[in-house]
Amino acid sequence: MTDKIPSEQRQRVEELHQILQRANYQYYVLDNPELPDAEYDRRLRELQELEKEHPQLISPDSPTQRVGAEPLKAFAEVHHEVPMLSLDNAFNDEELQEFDRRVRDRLNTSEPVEYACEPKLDGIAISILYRNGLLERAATRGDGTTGEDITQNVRTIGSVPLRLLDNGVPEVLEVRGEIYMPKAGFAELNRKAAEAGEKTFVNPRNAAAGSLRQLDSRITAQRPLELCVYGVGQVAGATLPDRHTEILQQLNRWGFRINSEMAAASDIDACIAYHHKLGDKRGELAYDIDGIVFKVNDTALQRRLGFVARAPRWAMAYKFPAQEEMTVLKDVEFQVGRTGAVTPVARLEPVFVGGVTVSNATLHNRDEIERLGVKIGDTVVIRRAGDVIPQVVSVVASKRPEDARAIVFPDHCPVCDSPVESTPGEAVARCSGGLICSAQRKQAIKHFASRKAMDIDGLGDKLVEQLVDEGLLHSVSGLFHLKLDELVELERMGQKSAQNLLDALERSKDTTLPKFLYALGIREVGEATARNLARHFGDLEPLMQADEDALQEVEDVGPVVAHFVAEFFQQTHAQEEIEALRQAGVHWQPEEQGGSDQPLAGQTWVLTGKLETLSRSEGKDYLQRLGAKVAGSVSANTDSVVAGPGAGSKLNKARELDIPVLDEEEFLEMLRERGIEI
Ligand code: I6G
Repeated sequence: MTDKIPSEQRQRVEELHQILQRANYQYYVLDNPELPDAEYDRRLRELQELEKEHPQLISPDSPTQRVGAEPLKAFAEVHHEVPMLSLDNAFNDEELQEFDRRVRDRLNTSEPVEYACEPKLDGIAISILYRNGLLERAATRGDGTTGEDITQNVRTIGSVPLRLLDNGVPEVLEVRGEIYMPKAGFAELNRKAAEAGEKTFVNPRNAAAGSLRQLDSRITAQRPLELCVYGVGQVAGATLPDRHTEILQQLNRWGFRINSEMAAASDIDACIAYHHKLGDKRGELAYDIDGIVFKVNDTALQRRLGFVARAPRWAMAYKFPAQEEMTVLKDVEFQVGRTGAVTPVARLEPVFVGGVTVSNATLHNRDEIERLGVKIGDTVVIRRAGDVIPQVVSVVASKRPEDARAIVFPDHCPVCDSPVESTPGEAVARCSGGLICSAQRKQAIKHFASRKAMDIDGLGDKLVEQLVDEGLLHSVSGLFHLKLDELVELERMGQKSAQNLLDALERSKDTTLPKFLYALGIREVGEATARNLARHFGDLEPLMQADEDALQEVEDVGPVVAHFVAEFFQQTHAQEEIEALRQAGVHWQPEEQGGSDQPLAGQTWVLTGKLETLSRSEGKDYLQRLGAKVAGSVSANTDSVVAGPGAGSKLNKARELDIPVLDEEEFLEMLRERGIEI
């Protein structure tokens, strides 16, 4: 049968396997794709055609064979020859130091011990077995001894090699790792689910777990899952290096993605420094992590240390504060924002989560309350990840008390009593009071005064609230009519602070058109849109006259934004406010029409290490204002890297790839040269 296939076709199939496998490796493991997507698709189609013509040429490791045809009835059981252990946890520096002391006591040494450091991904532990380089079986951890066979599902994950690369692969190789869903993929998956009216996932880990538990691998194939390996189980027919970090490098050469943050630390103090550094950038990583795993790097020492109960004595997971905790929802209040949006805010029994004590969390909108099915009195799960506002992610139904009360969304504004209106197709309900509503007025004034808008030094949120509540301030233009004798009457306001505020108000009158436009707080007009509008129209008058069609000619302005802008300038109230501001002395220079203030457009920059003068987010902000994209990792597509003290692997990679590196001084100079005031 097989000998009827022309040898060129047989050879071409083999060639296509290699091309596609290489492309997968470059894409998923090296993060450096070389084959354009369209080209990949063409080669895959060519392979599918050849396999259709000659089904004998289909092999299990063919890149066409990732998705199984038939759903399973159930998952089979798998026995782990080498048990899948768990890890002991440390929750503070002292507990980690204690671990190091135990290690050195057992090894009978006073010398420092070297550790391998790896982020602990918040995913699902997995074992994948390769025989003679071919993927044979993938299984969950289960109870550590018996797991479930999820081979069909794991095969669909692009970063899981179906065949190992390189020569000298072991006869048997079992890799252990974590299957996880990156944050961006999770957000997109939930966005699509919400759009389709389907149930959304609570967090990336649940989404990964749910995706792997599908009996139909065609569903798993559509989920943005990734594999990151962190160790080995059974190995036969090869000798692995004798340091953990080098074993992982070898796995990387065989085609597995390993964590790019992996590092070796020469002693426990270096481990603590690593933990703190990663903790600081936890929010910037593309995936959720819940701690750092430290392992004695020398495998001979690992063997001497052995295991206790179900955990190795040579490893420790130093956990970060949990990002999810349970607490009780005591009440719900409704806050009114600058654009009138009415947001339900959960008042909670204070709970320590994500490193801070949280007493409020957003419930977003009416739909979200319905989706969660939450009531006052419920026990809820709160999530606080990075700098994101704490959210209620789910309700613990089993803990609902008998007297739980339904949350009633108000039909009148809780601040000004104007009707609350909902626009069909929009989840947000809004107070229709406009600037009659003191809540909207306060927010509008806070926004007007903020740093990126009119930058009025000393006019903080509390003071704005005080001024509005005392009846001294009714509009943004009113700011410029505040009197010294009124201000000194305010609580906690001395003569000097009052004078400083008046001086700051005076200084703020000399502004720029983009800042002024941004300060007006027009819906959907952020800094970038304000800049584009200013550049396009040159000055305020032509912009105020522009209709929606003319507005849509502006870069990045679509029908929605054009509508909001035109509607804003048509309001008599807005026209009067603008006139009052100009009468008070607010002024700017016309913009150079069509001029580009985005000299870095099309470029990708990376910030790494600690900056002294600027925060990382300010640096990012300035770069974005100049049109650059700011990425989290260095690749061949990076144009420049800004490296401060403590820069590590990204700086090394930039040097390897010959990418220009700027220190902070050079970076600031570059920004100033391009007109950024620092
Ligand atoms: O569950 C785990 C996550 C990450 C691990 C682990 C790991 O290393 C980065 N390492 C071991 C040895 C074990 N579990 C048992």
